[in-house]
Amino acid sequence: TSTIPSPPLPRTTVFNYLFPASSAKAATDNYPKPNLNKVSYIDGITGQTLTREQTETKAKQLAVGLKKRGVKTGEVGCIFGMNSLDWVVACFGLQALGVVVSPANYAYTPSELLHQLSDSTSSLAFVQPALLPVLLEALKLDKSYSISPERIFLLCPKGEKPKDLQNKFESIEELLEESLSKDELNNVVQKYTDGLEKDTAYLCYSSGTTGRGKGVETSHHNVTSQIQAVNLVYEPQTGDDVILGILPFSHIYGLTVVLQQPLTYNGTIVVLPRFEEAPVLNAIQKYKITWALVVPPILIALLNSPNVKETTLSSLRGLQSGAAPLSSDLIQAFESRFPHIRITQGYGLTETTPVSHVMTLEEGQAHRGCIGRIAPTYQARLVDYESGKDCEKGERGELWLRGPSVMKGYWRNEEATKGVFAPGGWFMTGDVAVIDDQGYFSIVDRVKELVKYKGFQVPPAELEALLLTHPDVADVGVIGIWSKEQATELPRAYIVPRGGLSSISEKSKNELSTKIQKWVEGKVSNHKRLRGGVILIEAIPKSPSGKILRKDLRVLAKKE
Ligand code: AYL
Repeated sequence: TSTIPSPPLPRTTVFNYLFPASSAKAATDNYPKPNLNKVSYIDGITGQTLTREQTETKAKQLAVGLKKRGVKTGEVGCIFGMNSLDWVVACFGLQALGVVVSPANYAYTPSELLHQLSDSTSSLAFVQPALLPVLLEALKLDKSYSISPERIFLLCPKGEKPKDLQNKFESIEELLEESLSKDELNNVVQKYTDGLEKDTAYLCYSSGTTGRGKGVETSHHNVTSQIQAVNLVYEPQTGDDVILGILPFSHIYGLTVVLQQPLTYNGTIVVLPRFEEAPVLNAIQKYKITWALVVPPILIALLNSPNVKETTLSSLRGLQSGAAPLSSDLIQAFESRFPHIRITQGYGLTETTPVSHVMTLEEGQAHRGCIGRIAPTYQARLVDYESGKDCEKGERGELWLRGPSVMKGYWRNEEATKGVFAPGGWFMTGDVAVIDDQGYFSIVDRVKELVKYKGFQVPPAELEALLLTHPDVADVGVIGIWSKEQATELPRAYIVPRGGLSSISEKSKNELSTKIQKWVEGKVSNHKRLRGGVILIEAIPKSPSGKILRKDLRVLAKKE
């Protein structure tokens, strides 16, 4: 159990927590009074801003506009686009009305998007104009599921609607009802009633320990408890901090920690669509960004870039890395090149909303490579994977977590939910960890299928199912291989060619590998490409029950 006592946990919705009615007191003691005039969001490219008050007002205006178009509390709305101020308004507008937010990765292909749209039962969507073709293509793929054009809204100002779409789709700006009184705006907000905090706020998609992406049912209470808890440990917590908003808002890390949490300490978030060196470096200098939430490959990019001088990052005081392993070597290299910047690490999962382990900048110095200690409100166990017994000190075990920020379950998927919860309500993470004498955890292995490319999930089962449809593939197993240079895993497929390995010459083997690698590129989103290569083998190692023995594949990979 965390050594830090649990903070007060509010019973309210995320919207009412982040935007407490001006007449109401701030939600809790450890929540500074909201500063309505503070700029909360800056578009890092155009320089446009939203104050806290403007964000709240626009969200309510949007909620009224949605309501007028027949959208009701309890429906599910998808947001499909790169980070932008419109994304922010769409997210809070949906939440104000009590619509469940299901954010989709902007890199999705049509079939990947369709899976999330139809599985989540999304009945409306906000989409970045450039991605509209992907959405429309997705809707063509399944006749039994659809969203009518009147419920597809473009994430752009009215004046920026592409000409050919002028009359076909409304922009988010057209939905904003601007001539309403304060009362009319306040009345649209879903009122808190007893127990509402247990309702689902988000459906982010995660493959969990096995299979394809599943909707993670994150409740309002999961989110508010997470923010309350992590605010006790996380830095920064001051209104002077300017945050780099580069991580995708469609991922729980971006959604909770980057988009929402800084509102509770009156921080400013510089919103950027994706990691591209020039705009990121420009934004850091122009807006004097003090704090960045990153994934390890961003550290590598900053460290290796010839365009990053010591002075380029002079405003930055700290970096918090999470979502993927970060080695102490990399931390050390970064901190010796940029001695004024401190790095700390956090750990978590979509299923735990997300951060269950975290540390301060000072602790980060003394415990490089660790993921930190248990965050307030969470409880953890390390359990021997085979015997199911609690581990002795120093032994490796599967990390199990419990607490008010652990998800309700997987959306409409009782079987998958049962598969990840042990008796007593313990969520089994599928990660293997050790704990040291002072309570610091390190992640040392993974017992679930998951591969992570630059912090993004790559579900092996999804790639395997796809590869089995290729005419030259008889059998397949996908694993991640570690790239030190890029500080990430790379997805790799081991493939048994149809007709057997011995029937193919060395030259044709290379050709076939390249052919399959290219074929996959055209069918999956960028982060799922087989960057770790395609290796042809004689047979996929399997257990007697037919399960792929990924451990054995990993041993094979180490030998190469
Ligand atoms: P999901 N070190 C090693 N592996 C990690 C770490 C870490 N610090 N953080 C997450 N993972 C892996 O749902 C681990 O395998 O992430 C875990 O089961 O996309 C999986 O990623 C979860 O994948 C933070 C820290 C946000 C983490 C996060 C959220 C990650 C959500 C902020 O400070």
